[in-house]
Amino acid sequence: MTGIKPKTLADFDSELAAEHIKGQWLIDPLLERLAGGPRPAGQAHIWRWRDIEARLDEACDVLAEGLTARRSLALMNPALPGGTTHTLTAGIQMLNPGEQAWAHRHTMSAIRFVIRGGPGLSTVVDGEACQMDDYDLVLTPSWTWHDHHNDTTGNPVWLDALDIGLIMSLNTGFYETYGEERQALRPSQGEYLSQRAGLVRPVWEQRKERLAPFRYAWSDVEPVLLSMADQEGSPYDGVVLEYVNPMTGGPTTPTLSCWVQMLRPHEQTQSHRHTSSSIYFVVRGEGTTRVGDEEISWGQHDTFVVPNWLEHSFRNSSASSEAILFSVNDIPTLRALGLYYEQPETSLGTAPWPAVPARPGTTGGR
Ligand code: 1HN
Repeated sequence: MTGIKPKTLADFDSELAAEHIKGQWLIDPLLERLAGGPRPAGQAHIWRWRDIEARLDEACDVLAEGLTARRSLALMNPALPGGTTHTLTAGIQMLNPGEQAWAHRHTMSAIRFVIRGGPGLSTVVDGEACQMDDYDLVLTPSWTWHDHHNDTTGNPVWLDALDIGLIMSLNTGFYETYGEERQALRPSQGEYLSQRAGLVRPVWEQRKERLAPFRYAWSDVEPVLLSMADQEGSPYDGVVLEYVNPMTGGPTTPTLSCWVQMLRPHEQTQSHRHTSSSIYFVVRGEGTTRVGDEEISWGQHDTFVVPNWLEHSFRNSSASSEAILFSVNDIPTLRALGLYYEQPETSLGTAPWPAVPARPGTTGGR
């Protein structure tokens, strides 16, 4: 054979490329990159309450009623093209006196954590009116109709968090407007989901596992949290509770988990990292969170973000008061896919149940 050059690998690669095919050997740099583990998406950042509140007041002046669906200021991670984390977007929303945010629905699941509410502030979710008192949690799960109503003379405000990055990366976004400002209400409280997701349920009805109740009142949650002040808690998060779906005992929604955590006076947690990302809102107290090489100092009503796979730990700076943080994370999504990992150890759901007290006169226990 003279004159005919044997085909080189480079020739072969370009022929394949012309047919929209790529040899795995060319994808190798990807695997090298993965060998170091996930890269944190975005960076740690804090949005201070006094700055946000001032901007919300301005937004109420410059953005007239009816101009937009929602007066929500989204918190953009400085190191991401969009979103607060790669999966989650938080915002702070305010309504003017008498204003409503008209009814719509989307495949993003959203949670609302009330910062300043009270009687007269409500979100209607699939026909169910949910009052929004201070620090209540209201869910608007995927594809539920929701509209917000401010029948007060003040400017209520709450934290929104949605799984926007997740839904967009899966290309599963749908959106629809209701066509009226206010959706129709269920004819009686006897039809409310909240009546079916508690201690009792109607025996004659199908059981719907996917849906959770839409409102978790702070007046129900806070006493449980405070009652656990003497418990060991998690070495990484202190006394931390998940808002559960009482129909399944599982996470808050299929994609989002909401947590509330108490750091006791001067409590310092151990450092760890995990594949989930979280957005924190300070209910009360003061402290610091170390994230990677940064230290974030937080106070009441600040919002901060801890990206995926960055080492972090918490400290309550007060010697006398507890600090309480609300947070939302994407753990259910990762767990459903078998992709939730922690370092240095798995800490979720590992401690034993509290033991039954020993019978008097015995050493107890089995
Ligand atoms: C949304 O529907 C709300 O319903 C708030 O209050 C913030 C941010 C992005 C996309 C949809 C709401 C939102 C949002």
